[in-house]
Parts: sequence; C-alpha cells; structure tokens
Amino acid sequence: MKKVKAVIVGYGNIGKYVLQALQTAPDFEIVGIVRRSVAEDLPIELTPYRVVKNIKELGVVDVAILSTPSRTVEAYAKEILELGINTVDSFDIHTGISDLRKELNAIAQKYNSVSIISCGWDPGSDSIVRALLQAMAPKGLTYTNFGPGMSMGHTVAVKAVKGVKDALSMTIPTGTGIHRRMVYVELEEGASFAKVEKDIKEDDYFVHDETHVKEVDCVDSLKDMGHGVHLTRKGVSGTTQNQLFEFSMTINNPALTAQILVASARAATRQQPGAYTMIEIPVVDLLPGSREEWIGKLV
Ligand code: NAP
Ligand code: API
Repeated sequence: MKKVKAVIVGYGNIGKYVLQALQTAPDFEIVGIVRRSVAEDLPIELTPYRVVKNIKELGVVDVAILSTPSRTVEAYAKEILELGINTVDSFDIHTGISDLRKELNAIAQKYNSVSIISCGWDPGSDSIVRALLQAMAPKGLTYTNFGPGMSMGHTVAVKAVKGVKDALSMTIPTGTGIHRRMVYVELEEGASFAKVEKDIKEDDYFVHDETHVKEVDCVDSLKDMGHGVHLTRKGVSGTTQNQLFEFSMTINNPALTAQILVASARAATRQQPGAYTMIEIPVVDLLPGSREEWIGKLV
C-alpha cells in the first residue's frame, strides 16, 4: 500500500498526540516535524524523525497536519497550500469558520491542493453528528453541552495574553448549550492580575460566556486534559413530534482531536482541490483502505 507522507506542524499538546496517531495508522509515513525553533533539548520521541523549521526542507509531502493555535492556522495553511501540499487543522473559532474556508478555498483551488478545516471533535466530529440529527429531525432544537473539561482552544488563547505564564480554561456546562468558563492563570513576575483578567474577558473566545478568572501558584498541578460532550436534539421528523436524540462522550481532548486530524489528513488526499469542512467530506474517506470493504462492514 502506498503510504500517505505526513508532516506535523507545531509540537504542543495536539502535535504530541498526532505523532502517536500517525505511528499507529496503517497507511501513513511520518516525513518530519516542523517547529518554530529546532531546540537542542529535542523530546526523546522525536529523535527518529527529521525536525525542521521550514516544511520546504522535507522534500515530498502529501499532507501537513497543523497542530498550532487556531489563530495561526490561516497563515500556516496559506503558506503550505501554496506549495501544493494539502493541509488539515482543528481551527475552533466557530464564528470564523466560513471566512477561513472561503479564504483557503481560493488558494487551494489555485495551487491544486486540498484543505480540510476545523477537524477536531468540536468543531469536527460533533459537527457531523449535528448535521445528521438535523437531517433526521429537520425541525427542532439541538443543544451542545460541553464538559466539564479543559478546552485547549480557550487555554491557548489565555496563554497568549501578555503577563500569563501558564493557563487552564475549564468549560462548565450550565445546560441548554450555555457554559461557564473557569480560567486559572499563573502570572509572569510583575504582571497585573486586573489587566490580565480584563484582557481575557474581552477576548472573543470568552466575551460571550460567563467567565471567572482565578490566579493560582501552579497551573500544572490543576491540569487534566479530560473533556466531553452531551449533545441532544428534540425535534420533528415529517409531521411527527418529540423525536429525541442523544450523543455523549467522555474523552482525552488532545488524543481525540489528533485522531480526527489524522483521519481527515487521509480524507484530504481523496478530495478535489479546494477547502472543506468535515460535514462536506464523505465519512468513508476518513477510513483507511477500501471503500467497498467499509460499505460491506458498516452499512
Ligand atoms: P499548544 O500546546 O500551545 O501547542 C501549539 C503549538 O503550536 C506550540 O507548541 C508550537 O509548537 C506551535 N506554534 C506555532 N505558532 C505558534 C504561536 N504563534 N504561538 C504558540 N505556539 C505556536 O496548543 P494545543 O493545546 O496543542 O492546541 C492547539 C489548537 O488546537 C488550539 O488552538 C485549539 O484551537 C485546537 N483544538 C481544537 C479542537 C477541536 O475540537 N476543534 C480540540 C482541541 C484543540 P512548536 O514550539 O513546536 O513550534
Ligand atoms: C469547550 C468546547 C469544546 C472545545 C473543544 C476544542 C478545544 O469550550 O470546552 O479547544 O478543546 N468548545 N475546540
């Protein structure tokens, strides 16, 4: 079987689990890891691989798995798509997804590449569940209730605030798709807590939710990357009322995100040039091997 040549861009929480998901996938070859700095204290698990600053140093690449903060995805994706290399990412700023898709679609079509955006679990696999439930009961209400758990996206956004040394953003469900954000911050020496708190509360990731910011001595001692979702829909199929649906999971957040990124990287090699979200991709393209075999097993 010809293996898909993949590169990991960014080696943080998601990047580490992408490495593991690629190592266990039957149809991928890891060409290398792209990092902002190629440090001397290389993580031990990266020693068998080429670690470079620029993807161009790696030769032939089929797909780049962007494991960088959502706010950097557009810049990385544009640069890589222009090289004719496919990209996948887990961009999770829900209000920015349509614009990002439009931007990357023009570039991907011009340079004959494919980008699948927002391929995590939310947005990502949950988006597929929501789409399916919408088709099953076209009229009704869907509520996506997260957590309690650590949101990587919100945490990364807090880590980027000036004066923050480390952070943890917990998502607490309060029902009907409404959430409270509990943010724990460890500050740089001399940083003003009041200023940090204000900057966090004004950030787009937090501005729509009830947010509490707490200063702590050591964020690491609080961290647990577990998360989950309880998604419900109550609606109408045809003219019949009260159709009830539930989807629940309790997960390790970066492990699941990474697994979906790898499945999407596979799917990216099977699409026509352009940019897509997960609900636009045939689900069978996420799976390795032959389409016919999966139809036989799963349908
Ligand atoms: P992280 O631990 O901070 O790792 C991000 C890595 O990106 C860094 O370690 C760094 O790696 C690289 N990087 C490149 N440019 C950067 C910059 N300007 N600032 C900081 N780092 C930069 O973050 P994470 O926890 O892996 O989360 C990454 C993103 O995944 C989040 O922003 C979130 O939106 C997304 N996510 C999405 C979902 C979903 O369901 N859709 C779920 C979870 C997470 P190097 O030092 O190696 O360059
Ligand atoms: C939350 C949910 C899930 C986030 C999933 C993913 C992440 O606030 O907890 O960054 O971990 N929106 N986007």
